[in-house]
Amino acid sequence: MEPGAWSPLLMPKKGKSLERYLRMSQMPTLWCPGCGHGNIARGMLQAFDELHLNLDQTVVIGGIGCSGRTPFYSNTNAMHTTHGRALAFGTGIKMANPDLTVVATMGDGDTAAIGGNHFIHSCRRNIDITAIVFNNSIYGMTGGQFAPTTPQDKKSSTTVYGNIDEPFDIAELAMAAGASFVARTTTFDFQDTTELIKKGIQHHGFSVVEIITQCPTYYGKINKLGNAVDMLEYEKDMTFPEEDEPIDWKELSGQMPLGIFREEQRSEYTDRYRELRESQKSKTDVT
Ligand SMILES: Cc1ncc(C[n+]2csc(CCOP(=O)(O)OP(=O)(O)O)c2C)c(N)n1
Ligand code: SF4
Repeated sequence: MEPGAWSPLLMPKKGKSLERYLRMSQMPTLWCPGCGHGNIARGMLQAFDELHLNLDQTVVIGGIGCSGRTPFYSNTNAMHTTHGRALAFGTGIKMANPDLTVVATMGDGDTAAIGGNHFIHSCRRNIDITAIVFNNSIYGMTGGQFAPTTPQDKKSSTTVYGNIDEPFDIAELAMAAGASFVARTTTFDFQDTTELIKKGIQHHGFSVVEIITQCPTYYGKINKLGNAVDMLEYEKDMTFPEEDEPIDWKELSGQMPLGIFREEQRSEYTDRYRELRESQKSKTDVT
């Protein structure tokens, strides 16, 4: 099969085509058959549709990595930036025009390795950007090296005997750094991707939507997790759905909880900046 010939992006859901949201000149995608990034992109575009976003007022920004290709396929304003820098570019765009809806599509390596500083400081500032973290536990584009999210003992092309590092939990990291909206789901729980991305976009502040996804080409193959469908089952087994009871993070034994972990209203960065500017302007106005 041609790369990307199978693409969930092009599959109509409940009879509705999302072609209007796709940059058709870039089809088919370069993603491998069965790659979960297509599922996430589909969920994101579905969210744009359900929110009736004005595509001229929407910006999708990616870093470098397979996940970073998402802006290529989105029929919005789009930007392909350097590895780990989607949030740095996003911050500039949002500061210049706070009326835009800014969505950053970032790999787990992109987010928590080279872009780690941009990530934590965006959380701290609470700038109104939605960061969608495509967490496939590995560096996909460059050949399956381990990432800061690779679980202990799992293999990658640079940890062939098993990873000895402690992995980051992206959602926990985001909460510790002060993000005001934090949620996690998986490509197995596909319907939730759209719902959480919608909530992230509607939230006025920095939103992190982490989505556990499958890289059958590297992570799945080297860890003998089977094909893309088997990997969806694996995602189901390694996570547990949102519960009514508050999560006791210390009691967890390997499984990752899913759901909305934080949704709080805090003052937003571009609002604070506008207020500061206006207060200073009124002081310097010559009457
Ligand atoms: C400054 C810089 N360092 C390293 C690279 C090489 N590089 C490109 S993509 C990538 C990792 C991609 O992994 P991830 O962010 O998890 O995204 P995925 O491909 O898995 O979606 C790396 C290390 C680069 N392009 N630029
Ligand atoms: S290498 Fe992995 S992450 Fe990249 S397109 Fe292929 S399956 Fe997806």
